[in-house]
Amino acid sequence: MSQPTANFIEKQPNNITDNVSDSLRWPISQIQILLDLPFNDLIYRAQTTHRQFHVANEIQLSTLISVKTGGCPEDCGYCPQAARYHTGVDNQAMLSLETVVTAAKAAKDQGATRFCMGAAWRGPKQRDIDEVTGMISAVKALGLETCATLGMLKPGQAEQLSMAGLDYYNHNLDTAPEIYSEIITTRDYQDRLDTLEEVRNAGINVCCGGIVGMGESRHARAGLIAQLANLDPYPESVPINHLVQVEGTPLYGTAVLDPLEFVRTIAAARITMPKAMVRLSAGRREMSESVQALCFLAGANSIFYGDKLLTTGNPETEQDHALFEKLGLRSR
Ligand code: SAM
Ligand code: DTB
Ligand code: SF4
Repeated sequence: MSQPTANFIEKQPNNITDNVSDSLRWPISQIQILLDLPFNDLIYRAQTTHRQFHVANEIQLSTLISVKTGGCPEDCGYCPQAARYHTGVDNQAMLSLETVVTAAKAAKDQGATRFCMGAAWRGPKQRDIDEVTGMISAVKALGLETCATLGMLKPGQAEQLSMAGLDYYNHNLDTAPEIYSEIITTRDYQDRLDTLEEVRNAGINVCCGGIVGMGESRHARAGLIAQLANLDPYPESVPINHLVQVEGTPLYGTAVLDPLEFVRTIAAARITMPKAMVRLSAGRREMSESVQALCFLAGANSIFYGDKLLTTGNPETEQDHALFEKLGLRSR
């Protein structure tokens, strides 16, 4: 993958139709063709690509911690941490450095190789950056890879995170540009792209993906994958989340997506971003082992590991060990 150029090929997010996609490396129409393939053909192609670029049967483990929880001013329709929805999430001010380091040590002892710190902010203030940079340096000193997801970054903030030792910044595009405003109104797609460019320019690896199962069409899923795959360079890490439906959020009660559509989305991410780590992210606790196995077959090679995501549940580590054993998967 060519290293940071930070140029995005697609810069008109509200105008992503096939007449502008001719110049894209992955036109939406091509991704739609992938998603429409007979299931076995799609999975065969995804697994073939996977084996060209990755060690088969190896899954990377990242552990999440919410360093600041709830009370977020944004209105993301899926999120239990938005202050305006009544979801029962207890607000939690910034955790102490000691609490974060203790959790990171425990994650490392359990076998995680990356520790991801999330905060329910629209974006960090300078004093937040000062605190989080201390956490990043301390976690890095434990020999873990570091990741942070703190919302939108202003010029100069990504450089500070990078200097502290941040390896990855997670900032999701979440869905296709044409339906973004149905999910979130307090920021727009271009805001997200701008932060991704800040991250790229600072030399931090980009972790960027989206959420599936929000009532979107297959075409919209193709639109999300096209946005991700046409970033130049495409993200090093691509989390594909399944919506975790939380009571009190606007998306609670959305018709549940056929799990095989989720698997198809993973496969399309693998094929279009062959070198990326594709992370089977939120929603795993609600998935059967068979569906998770299909996701690994479709090219997912990273998971969130530990019994909690940010505020919602994730499979117990023992359950994951048992699944890995059953599937002959190794962790790293
Ligand atoms: N506030 C920052 C932001 O929005 O970028 C960082 C934290 S935010 C919780 C990180 C990501 O979690 C979101 O971009 C979204 O993709 C994912 N997420 C949040 N709630 C979710 C849910 N209920 N189901 C699946 N993914 C979710
Ligand atoms: C990502 O793409 N998924 C993670 C991580 N990046 C920060 C977050 C999932 C959150 C699920 C809802 C919750 O636990 O609050
Ligand atoms: Fe806030 Fe992030 Fe949740 Fe949106 S996804 S409400 S920005 S914490």
